Parts: sequence; C-alpha cells; structure tokens
Amino acid sequence: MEDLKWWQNGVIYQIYPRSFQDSNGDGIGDLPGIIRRLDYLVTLGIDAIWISPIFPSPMADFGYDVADYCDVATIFGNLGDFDRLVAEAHRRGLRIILDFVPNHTSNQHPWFIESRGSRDNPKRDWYIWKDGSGRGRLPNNWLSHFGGPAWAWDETTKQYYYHSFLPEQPDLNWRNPAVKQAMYAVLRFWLDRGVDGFRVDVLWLLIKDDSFLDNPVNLGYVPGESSHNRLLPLYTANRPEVHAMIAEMRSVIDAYADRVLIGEIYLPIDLLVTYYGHNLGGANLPFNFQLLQTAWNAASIARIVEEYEAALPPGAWPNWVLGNHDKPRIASRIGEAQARVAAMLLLTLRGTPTVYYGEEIGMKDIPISSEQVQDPAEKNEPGRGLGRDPERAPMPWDKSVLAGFTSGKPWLPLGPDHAICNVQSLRENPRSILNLYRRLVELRRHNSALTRGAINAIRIQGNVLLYERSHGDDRTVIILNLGHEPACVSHTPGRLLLSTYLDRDGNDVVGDASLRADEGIIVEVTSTCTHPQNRPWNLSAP
Ligand code: TEU
Ligand code: CA
Repeated sequence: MEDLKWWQNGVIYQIYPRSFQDSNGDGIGDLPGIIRRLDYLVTLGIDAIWISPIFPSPMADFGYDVADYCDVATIFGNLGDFDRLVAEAHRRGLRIILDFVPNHTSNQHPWFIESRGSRDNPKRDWYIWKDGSGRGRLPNNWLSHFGGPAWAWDETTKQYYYHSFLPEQPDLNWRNPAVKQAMYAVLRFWLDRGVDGFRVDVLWLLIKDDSFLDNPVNLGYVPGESSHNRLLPLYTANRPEVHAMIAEMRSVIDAYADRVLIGEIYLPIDLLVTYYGHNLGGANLPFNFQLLQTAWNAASIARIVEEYEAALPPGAWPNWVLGNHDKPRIASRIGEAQARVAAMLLLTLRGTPTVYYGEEIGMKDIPISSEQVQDPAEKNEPGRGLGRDPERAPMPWDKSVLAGFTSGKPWLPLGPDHAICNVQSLRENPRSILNLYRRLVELRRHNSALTRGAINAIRIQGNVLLYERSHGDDRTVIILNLGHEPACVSHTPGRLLLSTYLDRDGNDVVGDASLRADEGIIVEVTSTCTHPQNRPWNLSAP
C-alpha cells in the first residue's frame, strides 16, 4: 500500500462536533470530547476524521455561517484544544480534516459588517451586491437553498445582497482576487497548525454567473420538494470558472506535504467527475453522493457503480458515502438489516469510504417534534422532510440515561433506542453492526484487492449484486443480497471471509452460495495475502 496516499487507502469518519461527545456538561459536543473518544476511533480502525465546522459562528446554520475563519468557537473549546486534538490524533496515526466554508460567511463576519457599511468601502466588492430590477423588484429570480429569494435587502445602502442559503450567510464574491487571497490565507493558517486536509463546503456553488440572468424554470419540479428546485440552477451552480478557483485552492494545499482536498458537490456523475480537474489538479476527492439518493436495489446500485467507474478520468481516485449531516440516515432509509449490507458495500467498493458518525452502530434518524426543530431548513420550509435535525442526534456511548454523551441537557434529544443502540452494548455483542464495521475495516486494510484493487465483473442475479475486486494474485468476490428473501447465486468458489451475519467465516469454501435474506458475504477466491485472525474487540478500550 506504500504508494497510495493515506486518503486513498484509509477510511474517513465524519464527526458532527456538536453531537459527538460533550466534556463540560453544556449538552453540546466539543473538542475535548472528541479527544476523549480518539481511542474508540482507533479501535474502530478508521484513519482520518472530518470535523464539521468548529469556528466562531452565530450558529444560524449551526456553524456553516462562519464569523471568524481562524479561531475555534468557545462552545467547542479554543485553539489550544484544537492543537491538542491534532497532536493526540497524530500520535495515534489519525489525520484531521477540517470543514472549509468559503462560499459564504456569517452576516456577523467583520468583512460583511464592513461591506454593508457603505457602497464605497473597500470590502463592498467582497460580496455580491445588486440594485433591484425596478421598483421594489429583486435583481433576478435566483432562489435560496433554504426557501425564498436568494436576495436580501440592505436598508443602509439600499441594495440587495446575494445569499445561496440564509440571509445570515451572505455569499462571498469569488471573482474578487482579494477574497481568494484572504481565503487561501485561511487554508494556510490551519495547514500550519497541522491540519491534514479540508472538506470544502458547496464547492460547486462558488461562482455565480456575472450576467445575473434569471435561472430557467424546472419543468420537472415536484411539489413538496425544496422550493429551490423550482428553478434549474443554471447561473448559480457549476459555473465553468469555478475550476480555476479549485485549482488555485489545490495548489495552496499541495504546497504542504500529504494533504487532501475533498469537495462537497451535489451533481450528476458526468459533471461531478469534472471536479477532479484538468490534469487532476482539482479536488482529490469530489464527494460521490450517489448512494445517498439511489433506489436501494441491486440493479440501481450496479448501474451507479458502473456509470461512476466508467466516468472517472484516468488517475482519479473514487470515493463513496452512505450519509452525512444533511441527509436521512442510511439505517432509517433502508432498515437495520440492509444497513449491514450497505456497510459491506461501502467498505468493499473501490476507493475511499467515508463513514458518518453513528452509522457504525446502525443509528437511525430521531423523531423531532415541531417544538424541538432547530434546523433552519425545516423552520423555513416545514413539513417537507427537509429538516436535518433527525440525522444530527447525540452519539450514544453507553446504556446510561444520557448515553454517556453529556451530563447536561443534550442540545437535541437522544435517539429513543439509545438504551440498546449504543457503543457499549454493541461492543459487547460479537454480532453487532459495530463489530461488523470493525471487522470490515480491518479486512479491508489487510486485503490489497479491497484496498487498491480493480473492480470488475459487476453483475446482478435477481436482487443480488456481485462484483469482484482484484490486485495481483488477490481476487475477492463480494456478493450482496439487497432483498429480504433468501437467494441462491452462482459464483466462483472460494474461502468465505466474512458474512454480514458475523456467524460464518474462516474456512467455509462456498461455490453456488445460498444467501440468507439481507446477507452480504466476502469470498476470497485466490490470495497471497494473510488475514489476521480476527482479534476480539478490545473491550477494555475507553
Ligand atoms: O450543504 C449544501 C447543500 O447543498 C445540501 O446540504 C442541501 O442543499 C441542504 O442540506 C438543504 O437540503 C452544505 C452543508 O453540508 C450544509 O450543512 C449547510 O447548511 C450548507 O452547505 C450551507 O453551508
Ligand atoms: Ca460541551
């Protein structure tokens, strides 16, 4: 694996800091809490941690409205805590990836306060200001991702400013070189502190067309969807100029050894892969969200894998995710049994997997009453299922009444099932999904076909998905029953390495395999690699 980068052969784990571990009893997760749980992450076997924003913010969009890019919000700790987190993580061989939110600041950021101060101040052009298009009319028809127009009126200077998201999140003008230099300095600030990379928020939205033409109507709009989808974001997303910005960002990051640039990009596969950039000088990993939105059956997933693999430019490294802090949790989408199959899919497809905190314990979305809603996406467009609080519940660590997350009142309720769905209980159950994740991560690490091998022979038999991973003499077949009925499939015989049931592995030689309902298996066809005897879960780890 020596010639692969850490972000190629490793597993990334996303932490939503507010919900991971509270250390001071305010009911909000924080950096000292993450430090306390690093040994758990080592035992899980992951290699890098992506932390959602930890910067000073009014929290209108829970940290994605940054008021100071070069500090830590006091609710999460301070820069000293951050430096300690980096040191403790690096000491354990873990990398730290920060969320970078360059598209917009908070309206409380000093830059915006200055920009809105007067029409002729030096920072006016750091944001996107426009006159209305006639008496009381907005500059154009652009819409916010969080409902309503994307233009907010500023009474002081009698102009509108553009916001892709909340009015509290004014978009920066990335056509302004001063903005770019200021944001590249932010990257260097954190890189100098040892950060190993960035997940860049809404990378595909960075540039808006400077003709300010109306976006076209989306004739395929489905009532009940986000109102943002009423229009096609032709002039407000995926603009060609964005790739030059990304290449510049990448060159800033590449000036530091062994770093990574991950891009949040919600685009169809053929457009997504353009974000690897010219001569691969773009994002190292444009996040591949296809599994978040696909129908959950063998044919659909096979089609996605084939289309994605075929679209990747030479040298592009793939990646897969099952969830994040913005989308319903996989276990709620497809059920507990299939969540185990999804784990095996995520950790055996070619490329880098990202695990969203709680997926490893089969965590589900939590019910949120209207009084409990905190997410502006739900507050602005209630009742459409757009709220993201359900997937942001506190991590349940043990069987105690507050699940070991906090000694205070958690900022969101704990899941109703936390007495059984918690790390401690699942550690004690050798067949839990937590042990499945641990075993999959460990198997992946020691199997060169899974870590770096080609993927081929993607095929389906009924609702069973089969594919092969191969590297040198190592050939591994993955067989996933996406159905809730037993299935019999024919495939190349080999040694069964792992079943999602965790009740058979080791020396079974399986040929025409009869799969149980919701079962996935990994079969080693030929191998020169050695598989460690599965070490028992280190129950003494904190
Ligand atoms: O999300 C951008 C984004 O497009 C999706 O999150 C989606 O539009 C949104 O969730 C509404 O459905 C990123 C962050 O991941 C998200 O948490 C922030 O709210 C958003 O950008 C603004 O920074
Ligand atoms: Ca706290």
